[in-house]
Amino acid sequence: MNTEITKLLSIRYPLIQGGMAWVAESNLAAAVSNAGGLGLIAGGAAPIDYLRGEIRKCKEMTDKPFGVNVMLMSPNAEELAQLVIDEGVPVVTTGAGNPGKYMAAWKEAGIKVIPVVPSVALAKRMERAGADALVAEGTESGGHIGENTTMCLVPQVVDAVKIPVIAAGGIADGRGIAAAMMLGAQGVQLGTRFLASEECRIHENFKNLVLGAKDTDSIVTGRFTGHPCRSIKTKYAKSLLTFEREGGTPDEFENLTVGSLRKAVVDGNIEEGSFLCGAIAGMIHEIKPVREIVEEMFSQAEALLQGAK
Ligand code: TUI
Repeated sequence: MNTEITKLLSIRYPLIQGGMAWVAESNLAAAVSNAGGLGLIAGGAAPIDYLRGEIRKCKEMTDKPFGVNVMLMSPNAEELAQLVIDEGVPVVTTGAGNPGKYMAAWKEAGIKVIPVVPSVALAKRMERAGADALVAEGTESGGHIGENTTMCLVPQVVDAVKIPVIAAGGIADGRGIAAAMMLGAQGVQLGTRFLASEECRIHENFKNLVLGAKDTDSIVTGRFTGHPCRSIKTKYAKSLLTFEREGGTPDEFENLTVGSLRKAVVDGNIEEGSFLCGAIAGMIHEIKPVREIVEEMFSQAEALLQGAK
């Protein structure tokens, strides 16, 4: 499937892996790149020496292009912005903010820059700032989200900008990929589907929560902090929602959630972990190797899109 995204990124399938904090490390990124997509290493709030090590490991595990996601709210965003230049990383995606101040240096270094945006206004601003492509991320996604759905957001962003658009949020099989293409996207970004892959090194408890999730097992907490976050509806996530409904302050809320991503991903701590995950988890029933996931999804999508011609 050749699109503007496969051309821009020199990859086989128009697929990028979500930059999931604590989850997206070298093993998963290399597997996605080796399968023909673009794997990503997530900066999250990880120490810079660890990230340098992950980038170098990834280079050893694949000769294909891969990228780094810079989470702009992270305290180390500035250092990571420089690290990707120093390490010659070919693609950067950004989330949770406006990457404008890094854009000139990244472009100068020949890096392809793909900001993740939750609205048309931000999409237009990023195009003006020199982005090469955009990820239009619907509220079905896991983690920090905007309010608009993939179905509504993607065609509006496609109509508003000239650069290629990658759809994200609620896509986990060939039907979702074909639908995104019909909305005008030139590629897709998937996160949740890769949580249930063999190469993803999250705690087994996390994988089991994904496999066991139903359509209604997704919850959004933290709306009142200005940083709404989608996760699996565990007892802990429900208690956060009760806390905000009963008048807890945003500062108290932030204190309650500090360290909860690590507790989920590394420790598998069901009582105190935030298991960030998209609303599509209910459709995922099996752990498979990344290559099998990618090939199955794209042969299904290609057949559907062929039929639609
Ligand atoms: O960034 C994400 N997803 C994430 S980041 C994350 S880690 C986190 N930890 C604690 C609180 C919040 C997050 C987990 N998941 N997706 C991309 C995304 N970007 N979603 C929304 C946005 C966004 C929001 C505002 C992009 C730009 C933006 O700009 C505001 C501005 O500065 O103009």
